[in-house]
Amino acid sequence: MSNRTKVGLTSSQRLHFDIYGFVILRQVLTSNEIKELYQSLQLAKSMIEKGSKLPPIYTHRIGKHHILMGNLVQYHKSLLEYAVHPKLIPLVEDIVGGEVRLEETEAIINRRDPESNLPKVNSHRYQPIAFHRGTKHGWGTYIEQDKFHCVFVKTLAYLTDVGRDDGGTTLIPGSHRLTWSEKDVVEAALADENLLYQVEAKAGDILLFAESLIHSTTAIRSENERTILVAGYTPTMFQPWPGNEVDPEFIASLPPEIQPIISGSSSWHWQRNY
Ligand SMILES: O=C(O)CCC(=O)C(=O)O
Repeated sequence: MSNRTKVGLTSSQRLHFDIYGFVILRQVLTSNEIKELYQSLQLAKSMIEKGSKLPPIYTHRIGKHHILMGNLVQYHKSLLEYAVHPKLIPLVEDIVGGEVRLEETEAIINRRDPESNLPKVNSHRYQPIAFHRGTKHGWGTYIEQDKFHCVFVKTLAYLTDVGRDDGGTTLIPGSHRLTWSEKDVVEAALADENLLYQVEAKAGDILLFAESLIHSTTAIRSENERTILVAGYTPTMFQPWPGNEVDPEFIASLPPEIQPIISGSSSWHWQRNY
């Protein structure tokens, strides 16, 4: 068993995860952590908007209202600390079923799309922008000792409060264990909105989810801006998401106990929990 796996989810949280493919962990981050993460992401955004390049950070924009920034751990200490958070890594290891490595870090800062057709937006309770999943039940998941496991798990930190109109992540609960095609699941779920769940959260809450769960960013209807930070994890022999490779010299400068999480140095010597 990995020596980092000292704490796990409670049995109720684990049951929720196994049934629905996610669990919301309330008030995990302290107000200082939230402040530092929020400020560093806002700073990166404003520098990028003023024309700075902040390598190795990459960005994707949707109009002026949505920016995604990725590969963040080298940018600010708080972002690195989030990626190796001692309260979260053991929970992720519980779901992965062993030692993990960081696969990606991404942040999204978004607002209501000023071009959106409001009557159309308001005609549906849920407004998923693009449902997707990063792995699939059957090859990206397994059952061990009766518990569901997934080889790709994310922690998504809400750094601003998200109420019902503020774009909390939309999920299709239970889809983490479906071998249906993604398209069929999405069509069926959109035809009956009772099958969807949209997260409402306070800053500092964490959405822990399996990437086999179909999920989507949600259009914002309010005037509030949303800031989130995502870290993805896999077993140690997997690769980072393209663009999320971390500079070996930076890794060598880190405290020895966190280096393996960022580098995946255990590789095929993966320490399983079983
Ligand atoms: O923006 C969100 O709420 C969801 C982000 C997402 O889809 C992802 O990290 O894969």
